[in-house]
Amino acid sequence: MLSKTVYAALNKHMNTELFSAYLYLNMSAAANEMGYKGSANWFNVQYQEEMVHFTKFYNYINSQGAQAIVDKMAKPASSFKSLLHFFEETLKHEQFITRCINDLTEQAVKEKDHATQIFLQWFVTEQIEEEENDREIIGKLKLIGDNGYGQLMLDNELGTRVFVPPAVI
Ligand code: OFO
Repeated sequence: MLSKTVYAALNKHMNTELFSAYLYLNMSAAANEMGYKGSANWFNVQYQEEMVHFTKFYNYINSQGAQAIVDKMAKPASSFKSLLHFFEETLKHEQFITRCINDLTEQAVKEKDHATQIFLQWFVTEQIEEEENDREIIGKLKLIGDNGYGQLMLDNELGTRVFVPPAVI
């Protein structure tokens, strides 16, 4: 059973995960339009991962006898200046998500909601990986600078990312 406050916080965050999916879908199309085909693939994989995150919240809320409700959302950004800009915005967004997950966990601890704490642990770990991946790409892009060949090589590398569907959501 979820308290009213934990339910509201989980449902709000479920919608934020959906926003993340929409943001990365926009980024994928924008990267494609700018000729960064590999990055377009990377953001498409990211979109699919966010849909998994969204579904995890959706299923968890419903499994607790509450009702997951999809809400209207803000319009995600759709225009980016450079590859570096794409990934700086991605890191900024993921740092925001990390703060949201931390706040949610604190709320669950405060209310002695152990089931929700356990559910959120997966996301606490996932956010470390999300931020680390973005920082690594930003580091490479800063080394590459304006070198077109370097950017092309990195874009090719980003094109190799593959979505691995989880066995259970
Ligand atoms: Fe769901 O981790 Fe990114 O946003």
